[in-house]
Amino acid sequence: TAEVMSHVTAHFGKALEECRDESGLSPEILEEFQHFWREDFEVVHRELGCAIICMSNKFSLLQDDSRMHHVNMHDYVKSFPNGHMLSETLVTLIHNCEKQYDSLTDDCDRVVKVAACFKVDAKKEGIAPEVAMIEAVMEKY
Ligand code: BOM
Repeated sequence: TAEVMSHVTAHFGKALEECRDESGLSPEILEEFQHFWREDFEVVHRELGCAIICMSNKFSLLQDDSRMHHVNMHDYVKSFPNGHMLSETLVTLIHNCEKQYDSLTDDCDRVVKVAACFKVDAKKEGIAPEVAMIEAVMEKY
């Protein structure tokens, strides 16, 4: 659900500042991670892909090949309130997006494409959170 997704985003987003330097993601491109879900934010910058890899690695959500670690992602999402209602859908949507971009060999380029695909599909699926929902739970993490 979008409510659960707001918790996952609020928690995951806390890792952004630790990853800014190594990813080269400037505040001009993305100031706060929750803006990822804004209607007018375009998921296109390679640096964002690098940042998502760095952030995911903080929580062991990727395999060595920078593809999603399915079991760890399930467990991560399930650790949030009502997480079991989202984990299956989230893993399926991300994996479906990974399959579409599997031929891209640059990890940062591929992951930003996967993230853009996931944003579109999450909206279609009705699990994309409003930025206000994320801001309401930020203080919990
Ligand atoms: O193949 C690369 C897998 C990358 C998975 C992350 C894609 C989605 C990242 C953008 C949105 C994040 C919102 C919440 C955290 C989900 C883990």
